[in-house]
Amino acid sequence: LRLRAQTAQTIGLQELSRLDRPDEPGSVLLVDGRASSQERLTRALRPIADVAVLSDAQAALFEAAENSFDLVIVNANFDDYDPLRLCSQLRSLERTRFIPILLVTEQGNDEMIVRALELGVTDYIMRPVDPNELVARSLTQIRRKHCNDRLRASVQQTIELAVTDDLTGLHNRRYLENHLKLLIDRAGARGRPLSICITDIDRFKRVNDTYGHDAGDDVLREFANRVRATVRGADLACRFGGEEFVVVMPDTTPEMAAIVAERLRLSVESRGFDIAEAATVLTVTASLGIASLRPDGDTAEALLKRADMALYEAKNGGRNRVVA
Ligand code: GH3
Ligand code: MG
Ligand code: MG
Ligand code: MG
Repeated sequence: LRLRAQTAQTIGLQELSRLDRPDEPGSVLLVDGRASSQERLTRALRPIADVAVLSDAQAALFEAAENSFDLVIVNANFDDYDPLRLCSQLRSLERTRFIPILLVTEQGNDEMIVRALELGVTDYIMRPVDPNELVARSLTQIRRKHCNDRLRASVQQTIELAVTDDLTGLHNRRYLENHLKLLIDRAGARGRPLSICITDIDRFKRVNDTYGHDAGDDVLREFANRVRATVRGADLACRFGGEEFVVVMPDTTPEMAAIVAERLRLSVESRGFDIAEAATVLTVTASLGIASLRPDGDTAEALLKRADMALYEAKNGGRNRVVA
């Protein structure tokens, strides 16, 4: 009885790990110049992958860049095309450089194999192709590709979390401070203008004190929506701190920045903020300060400081206004 229980447990664990990481079907692009080998290789691969077949190397490059394959198999049997040229192009294109390449080559063509490995071909197999070996080598590459894809997606997600403000989904201060330097350098190098706008919600403490912290959070989220709706795609919007937001506007003169800031001020003031938490609609206003890049050299810190001083003036001048 104990033996049977153990067996059941082992099976259970295996099933669990299979659930955890299922063997998804692979997608393979076979580039092969001959109809007979196309048919043979496709038949061998069909049980483990969806196979697309092309006999033209240039068409294959486009296809690989357009669709996401887990493996490209290059059969080195073209009459008029260097198969290694295709491999090297696959390695250099941004959209294909992570796809493993399996080269099918003539027995004894050591020189080609060495060159292929040097330029990043992942694996090779000799003719005549043993179907079992082809399947085994292909499966290894497909599994590794899936694993790498998951890893890359996870790294990407981690990076996004590190530079995003949880509450509003805007970029956070860390991202802004890093990126602003880059944008300033770029504007300086090209002799282009750049402006920034700092905005701070007026009397925000009262919202928290009157309606509670959750209602305050609702206001911050809606404020972020209005910022997003006001700025252009090239602008960088971030939550700089509590109820303070910064917009960086490349290619934007002080005059243009003042127009954008005024538009943002109006979009906040003119429509009430729906506060689900408190079942009420609040009138919200904000003060805004603008600063622009000085042509004779400027730092991110200096630029932010000048915008902050303009904001301070806007607060002192009675709030709900733009100061440049
Ligand atoms: P002013 O017009 O001078 O800007 O007045 P204010 O009340 O907006 O300024 P103050 O800086 O005194 O208050 C900012 C408040 O923002 C205080 C703080 O509790 C609140 N706050 C900061 N971060 C958050 C947050 O994430 N959620 C909420 N609900 N409140 C926050
Ligand atoms: Mg304040
Ligand atoms: Mg405030
Ligand atoms: Mg503040």
